[in-house]
Amino acid sequence: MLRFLTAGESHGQALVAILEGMPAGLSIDFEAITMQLRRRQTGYGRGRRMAIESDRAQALSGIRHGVSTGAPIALQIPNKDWENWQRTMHVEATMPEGATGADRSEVTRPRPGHADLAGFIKYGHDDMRNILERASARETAARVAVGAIARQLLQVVGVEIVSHVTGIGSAVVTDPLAIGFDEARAISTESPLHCADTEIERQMIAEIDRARDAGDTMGGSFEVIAHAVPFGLGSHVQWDRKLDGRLAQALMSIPAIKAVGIGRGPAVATVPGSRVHDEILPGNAKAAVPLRRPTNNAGGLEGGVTNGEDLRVTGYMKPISTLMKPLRSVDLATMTESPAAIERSDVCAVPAAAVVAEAMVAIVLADAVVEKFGGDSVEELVANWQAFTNRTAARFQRAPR
Ligand code: EPS
Repeated sequence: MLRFLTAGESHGQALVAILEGMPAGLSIDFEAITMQLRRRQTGYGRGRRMAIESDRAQALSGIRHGVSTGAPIALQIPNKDWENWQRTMHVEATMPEGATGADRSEVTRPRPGHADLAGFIKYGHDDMRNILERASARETAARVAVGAIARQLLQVVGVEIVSHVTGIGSAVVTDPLAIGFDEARAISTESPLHCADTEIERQMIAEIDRARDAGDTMGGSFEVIAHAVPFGLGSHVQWDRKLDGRLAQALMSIPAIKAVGIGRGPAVATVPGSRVHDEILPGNAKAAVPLRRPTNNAGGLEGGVTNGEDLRVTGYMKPISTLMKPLRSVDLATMTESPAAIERSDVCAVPAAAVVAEAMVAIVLADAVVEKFGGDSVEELVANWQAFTNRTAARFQRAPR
């Protein structure tokens, strides 16, 4: 089993993650981790914090001479902004000598849509900073670092993961499934919103500009596409083994994600079965599975099991809950009506959420690969994967019954 935990506050010293269950013998590409972290920091609509940080993960354990040992991998991403927050966020009971940054007052005016109020009630804190620091999407940097390692395991079995932004506010790509894996992969890393359609991207930028000018925020949607996914990941036999459910949970856990769709997503509820289900036709006789599917409305999953098609998962993100023109709220210190608190924030972070979602999909798929093909070392895992592929191919090569 591949599993991970994170720790760290948005303006604390660092984010940390422990990734457990990575097989031994995986060569770790540290530059690739940095590259994924950089991608998460970009996108039109991000706030000033991203100009302060240049996220880098330091590995503390589980890797020796550049290769995983099978032991837990500990990662740390220092927060550069920490030097501006030491007086507010120090761990010690009393202010340490030489602490830097401002000593900010308590946060007592919950932002509608944020964890502030729920956390205040649940954990009994008077200062909602104790909630918002951990609820912050800054935590997703740690997930991206973990996901970057999961991707490297997936590359060993040929899987690649990309994403594209499919909507910001009312500017939406009408048929995201028409954007193939290659087209999504070809989107420039310099593109402002990582949308495959540059005309729609212009409309998306206008949506973000309008929101910013109005002191408002904007949500949207994105799709993650995993290509060359092995057949047979996940299982139909038990609710918590179905891969669609595991992916939905993983994406839904990203801050601000309110819905997840697989393949055609919610639209399958509006048309008859004949227009939803992907027909099965004879395919390339030389392929391990000599069948083809003319459509992929199922998004690569049937019965909670991967079916060899591209895996396609969409996340729907609500607008960020910190509004520069705040909504009405109540100051819980005085119980008087008062505008919600303002924290420095982003206007739109949908492209960043797409990068986080790629990481979460990578982690779920890497876990499913380890589960299906097993092995304590990458060598063992690859041998099992190849044996399964060969056995499957041999079954199709037999004379028809
Ligand atoms: C950040 C995500 C957002 C940013 C944060 C950095 O966090 P939140 O979910 O709390 O809005 O606002 O930046 C700041 C908190 C800041 O000081 O500007 C991230 O993804 O790194």
